[in-house]
Amino acid sequence: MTAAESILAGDRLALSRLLTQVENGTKEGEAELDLLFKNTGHAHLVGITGAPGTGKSSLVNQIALAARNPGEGVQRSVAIVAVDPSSPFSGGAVLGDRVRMRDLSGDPGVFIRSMATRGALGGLARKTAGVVQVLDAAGFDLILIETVGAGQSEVDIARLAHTTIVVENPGMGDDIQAIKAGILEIADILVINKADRPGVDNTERALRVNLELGYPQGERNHVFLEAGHVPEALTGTAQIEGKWIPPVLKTIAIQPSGIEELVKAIWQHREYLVRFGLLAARDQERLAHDFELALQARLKHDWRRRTKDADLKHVMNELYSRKISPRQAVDRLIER
Ligand SMILES: Nc1nc2c(ncn2[C@@H]2O[C@H](COP(=O)(O)OP(=O)(O)O)[C@@H](O)[C@H]2O)c(=O)[nH]1
Ligand SMILES: [Mg+2]
Repeated sequence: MTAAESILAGDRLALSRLLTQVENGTKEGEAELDLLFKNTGHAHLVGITGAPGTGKSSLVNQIALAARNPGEGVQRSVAIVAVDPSSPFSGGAVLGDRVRMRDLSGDPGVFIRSMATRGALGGLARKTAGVVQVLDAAGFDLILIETVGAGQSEVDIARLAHTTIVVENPGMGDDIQAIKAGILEIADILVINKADRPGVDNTERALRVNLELGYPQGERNHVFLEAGHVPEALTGTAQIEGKWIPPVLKTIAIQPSGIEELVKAIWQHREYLVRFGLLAARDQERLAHDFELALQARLKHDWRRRTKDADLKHVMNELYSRKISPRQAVDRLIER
């Protein structure tokens, strides 16, 4: 059996091994990923982003528990991918991870993976995309990607995810200026976690005002309405144009409280994406982007292989002494 076949058959050890290879960018890893690719596209991908300590790990833990113990609903298998480049430890919040291990360990329907993020940020998004693809192919229904909100990384994760949850805390973002516009634009669901703390109402109000200000410029046609309002399109006969209203939800991950509503919002958002053909559109956007990255990497790699070190060094020295511009440097090296 190839690694790909073992993984499709549910072999968790083979899965872990391949994930390591994909993270390390090995040739074998890429080859297996190519084999598995046709099995991807079934999982629902959820990104959870926010500042360190807002409770992302705790929330992910609770969402996973809810997916495993759905009451009346459908039970779903869950994979968790933790990406935290801000932490010296892989996977970031060690505490959150430990809580996860305690609550979720021993359940074969749950798989937890912390990305090794030591060192460079470069390529992390691509590696995460690869890891998520493998987990998708392995048959997990729900893939939760936890990432620390640190600029570009949350945007990259939003591109990867179908549903992006942005986590805030009471007291955060009371000042409208303090809320990064970008973060609201990527949010499909806004969560105020630690709702047991004072200042919830202020934060909620500030977030709503920001959402309102963001409309109609918001990239994804976000519309401001009351909290918990279900878009008519989901309840009625889908007459209105495809618009999603990012709900602002309050949770207490450590209690827990508000998790059911959060999980409901995730599946409502998926339903919305499917209904308006946006799931397929997002998918295609993502694949086109992956293609672009692969193309760039390949062309650059091929070019570098054809270019002699001495020639490169010579041209770079010309550039450093400002005899030629960066563009001219490229011209010279490509023409060779
Ligand atoms: N009071 C309170 N503390 C919480 C809540 N959720 C998480 N925490 C605590 O906040 C800290 C950071 O949580 P963690 O999930 O690791 O945050 P992350 O860094 O965003 O992943 C931990 O000590 C949690 O126990 C909550 O709803 N209320
Ligand atoms: Mg964490």
